[in-house]
Amino acid sequence: MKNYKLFTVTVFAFSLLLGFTACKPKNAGSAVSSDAAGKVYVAPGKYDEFYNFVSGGFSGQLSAYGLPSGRLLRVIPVFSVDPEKGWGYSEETKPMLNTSHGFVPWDDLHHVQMSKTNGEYDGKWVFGNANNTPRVARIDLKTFRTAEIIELPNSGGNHSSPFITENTEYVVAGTRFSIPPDDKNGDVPINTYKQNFKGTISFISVSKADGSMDISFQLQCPGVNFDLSRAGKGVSHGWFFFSTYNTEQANTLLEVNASQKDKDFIMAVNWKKAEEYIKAGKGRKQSVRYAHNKYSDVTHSATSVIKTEVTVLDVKDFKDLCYFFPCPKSPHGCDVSPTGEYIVGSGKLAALIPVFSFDKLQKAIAAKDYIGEFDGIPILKYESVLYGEVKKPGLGPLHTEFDNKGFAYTSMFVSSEVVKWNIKDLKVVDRVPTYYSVGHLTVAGGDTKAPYGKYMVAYNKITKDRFLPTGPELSQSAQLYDISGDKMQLILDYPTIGEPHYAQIVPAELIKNNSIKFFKMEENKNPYFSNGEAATKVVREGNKVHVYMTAIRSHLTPDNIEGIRVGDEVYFHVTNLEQDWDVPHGFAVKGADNGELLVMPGETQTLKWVPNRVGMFPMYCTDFCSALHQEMSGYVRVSPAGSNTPLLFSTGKNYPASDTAQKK
Ligand code: RUQ
Ligand code: CUA
Repeated sequence: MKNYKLFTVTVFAFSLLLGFTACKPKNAGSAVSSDAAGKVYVAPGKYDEFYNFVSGGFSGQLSAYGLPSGRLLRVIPVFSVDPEKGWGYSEETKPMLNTSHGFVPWDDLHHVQMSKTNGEYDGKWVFGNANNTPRVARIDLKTFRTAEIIELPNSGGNHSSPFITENTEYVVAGTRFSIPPDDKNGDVPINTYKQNFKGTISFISVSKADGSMDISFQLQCPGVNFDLSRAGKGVSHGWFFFSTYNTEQANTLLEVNASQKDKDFIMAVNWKKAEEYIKAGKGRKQSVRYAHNKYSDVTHSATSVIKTEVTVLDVKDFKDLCYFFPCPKSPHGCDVSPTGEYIVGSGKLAALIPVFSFDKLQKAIAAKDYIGEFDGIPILKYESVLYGEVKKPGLGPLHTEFDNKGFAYTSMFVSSEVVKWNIKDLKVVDRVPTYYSVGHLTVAGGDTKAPYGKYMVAYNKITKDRFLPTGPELSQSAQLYDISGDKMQLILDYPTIGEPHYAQIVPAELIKNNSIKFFKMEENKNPYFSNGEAATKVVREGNKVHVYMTAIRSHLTPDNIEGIRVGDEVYFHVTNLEQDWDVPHGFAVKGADNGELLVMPGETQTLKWVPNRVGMFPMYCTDFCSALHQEMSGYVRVSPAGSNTPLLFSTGKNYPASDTAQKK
């Protein structure tokens, strides 16, 4: 009882600190540098210097902005349906959202990471995590579309993800919630956490050629919460570092019960060793169920396969695979410096920032400098691994990124600021307010071996008075800082889609010339492709009706369809016959309990429609494609179930009355 009181007091104190963020910093209005407008101005017709890929949080989407202008370029649907693009509504895209739980049309996307070659961005793919129903997605930057989604077995909440090794050998994904493994009985009392719950880290391999993902192996780890992670690079290539919390192994009221220990752990994983064990056949095959979904730009459709096996290494059986080292107070961010030598742990309830040394970590491991074990994993001595501590950085450190001049930038949630410090002497050199309560931050190239520096963006949790009010919920917000000088300078506020978490700032040069402008008609292998208007047709198979339709400026073929009956399942397979950049056509039909289609040039997409009443149903192109876009329309006649209205279809001609009448 006594202890409980103490913790209540502690939590109360932190609540006060959190409450503090509601106060308006003194210089909220005047902090913008006077030449800010010039620094973010990108003249009409000019391109931005960087792409900024921003996670959309609980929108489940990813968005692409231009920097320094902050202009929104595109919202990319990933784990959530998006009627604007037909994503999750067309028959071709639905399998992308399939999971072992069935169709899951939403998730919570927290982190985005660009593929890397030699520790630097290569502009090919970005990866994103689903935090609720555990999945990892790969977005292809030739199309700015989600190309692949893989579900993760043995996981509950994929937060510590997707973090990438320096040559994109692996994307890793650590479970936030430990749970009983999928092949064990999960129907156990929740308070058996300590006995029955395990943490899992998935190593997803990525094919160099086309980016295809596969779960290479999983590590079964002690039951704790895995929060964030970074791959080692340079000197620490071959290692991974994961922040953990709830090493108390609590299963209720975590805000109190998982904040008891003065220090939780960072887990260092020697993944090269894990690879060796897997190669030597030391892994255990475990039966599981997970979906693996892929989108093809040739068939213009997705496939979803349920897989049934993973290979698992139980880390406590291998003495040289994993090591814990203590990190103060529920670490959140776990970030690695450009050289790979320094690992920065951000204890979100800590008043300092510990910086660990990879070199000292290796020496401590060699010397077996252990202070004990946690669930069979050795715990190294804090002082033996510590390089030093950044003193009085501010309150509530969350995430750290790096520039090209030897400085680190840490976001401070509670004191609403970004703090710049020197990686070598750990001295704070500058601090700048954010409005308000910054979560993640990102520096251009800030997680690579060779950061670009120049810009830093803070992604804030609270907006308060920054934008015009929009009802109970205010706009989500990002703030752009010029970090090219000694002092950080706020130069722009811009709103974002969903709640922004992690983001990447990538030179436009790496991406902009790789865009696919249209899909070649002659390569279209969709089974319902219409190769020209002459190939269009309407085919009835029982109560299923397939409409092979084409769209070209400015008509649909066919645009008059008769002989559909109530209760039919009608599939409109629309091929866009254009062969030019940026000429999509859309498709919608009255009463469809579905989104629209948005069909790119050379592509085929399918809308399913089940008419439930007799009548006349207009259909039309939804994307303004020419001066005669409003003319791009047609009619579907729906007759009663069981009627014998002849199946007719046409464009630009009328059948004689005798043809269209119902036969008696
Ligand atoms: S988290 S605000 Cu979901 Cu990346 Cu740190
Ligand atoms: Cu096609 Cu509007």
